[in-house]
Amino acid sequence: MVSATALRCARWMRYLVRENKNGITPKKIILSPPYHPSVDIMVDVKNILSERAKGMKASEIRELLKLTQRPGIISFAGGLPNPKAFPVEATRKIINELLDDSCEQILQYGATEGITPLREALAAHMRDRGIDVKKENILITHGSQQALDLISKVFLDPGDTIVVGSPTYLGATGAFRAFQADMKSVPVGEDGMDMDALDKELEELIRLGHRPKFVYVVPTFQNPSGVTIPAENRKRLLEIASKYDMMIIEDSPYSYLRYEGETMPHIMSMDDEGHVVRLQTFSKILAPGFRIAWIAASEEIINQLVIAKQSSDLCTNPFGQFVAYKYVSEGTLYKHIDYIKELYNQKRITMLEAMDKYFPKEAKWTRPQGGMFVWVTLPEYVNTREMFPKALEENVAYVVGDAFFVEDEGYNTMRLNFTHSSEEEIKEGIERLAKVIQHEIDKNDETKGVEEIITP
Ligand code: PMP
Ligand code: G9A
Repeated sequence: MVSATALRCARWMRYLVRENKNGITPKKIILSPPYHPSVDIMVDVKNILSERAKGMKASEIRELLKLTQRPGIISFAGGLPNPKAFPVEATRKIINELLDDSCEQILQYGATEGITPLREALAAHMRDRGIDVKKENILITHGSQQALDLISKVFLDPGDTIVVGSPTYLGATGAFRAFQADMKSVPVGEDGMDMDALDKELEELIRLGHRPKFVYVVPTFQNPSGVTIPAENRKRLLEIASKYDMMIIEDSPYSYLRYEGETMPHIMSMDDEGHVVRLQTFSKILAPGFRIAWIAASEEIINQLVIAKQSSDLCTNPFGQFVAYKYVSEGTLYKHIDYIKELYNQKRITMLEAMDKYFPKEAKWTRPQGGMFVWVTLPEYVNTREMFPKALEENVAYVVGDAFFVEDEGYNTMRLNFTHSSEEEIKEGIERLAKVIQHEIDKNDETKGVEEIITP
């Protein structure tokens, strides 16, 4: 039998010979035993990457998370729930009960579709909100992020056309990009996606011979802008989907987090032709660490997604599913959501008041009635990506707005999260950020002044 060390040595020698043939001197030569060359130099990864992987981009938010965990930074960047919103004691009680009573189930593999009691409870919950579904229409996923990945896997061939908002959730565009979708974008304004523009864009796409597969929307308190599609536009969206025979992906993690204003009907509840696939998650109402979310769709779509999920992770973690089920079935979740709403509403008010007080008059921003984000638009000449290091110097962070656009735009925008920081941090962070923005505006005014002097 060949030993592992001998195999490693043989691979290492092959590498040395190959590199020498190419006229390249290997960076590291390990001459003495035990011959453990670094894994970094064994395979020339670039040469074997799939076309799909070459097109992937690192998530701006995930990269920022590493940076903004630096001590002292007030971060408005990550869309993170507040740790105070995690129901620690209730969770401890539930977990202990589960370990005592259902150990074999919670620690065992589960069905790919998800555990039956949770699927049944979620279907009943959705029926209460006017969506005609049963457990066969529900698939439990590892977060809505996995739902986006599975939907892409099932529906997208390289080059397929889909439509997204401008701006839109970057985790979704990341998933769609990974499956080489051709993303077209439609402006998002105060009322969410512009339906006239969508209709026009689709008409043009069809005229050019494309067959757009779906339109992706975050209809309620959109990530990143915080805006909501009004009821009449939701109806219009369904009419458009019907006219062009396409699906709507309704991604709705924030609909429970309404702090004021009138509740909007879910798009899926208005759909009688089966155009909608709806995504919901426990991440923002329980804890993202459980990674439990669900997809509601026709049985045919669910069955296809189940097959795709089998090759992805076999099943969503049963432990988290049972915890989520206990929350839903015991009614604890709804009380908890009320608590979260109160907590976040106060933070939202604090952020908006601080922005009113400190932000320069040249800045504009949304005033969301719920969710987790405020969207800021600065004058065209301010580039928030270039400004970012200056904000970091002042120990404050945000997400650069252009990350949320599929076209080359949005350089004067940024997203601010108001749920993670304390109220004191929000006031302090907004004051710091306002100074950084003001500095950019002043710099522009000074440059303009110089131009005026030297222009005859
Ligand atoms: N969709 C949207 C619009 C989101 O904002 C998020 C989280 N920020 C997700 C999906 C993913 O959520 P999760 O995977 O935690 O369920
Ligand atoms: O941590 C993540 O990646 C989830 C948050 C998403 C967001 O900031 O929009």
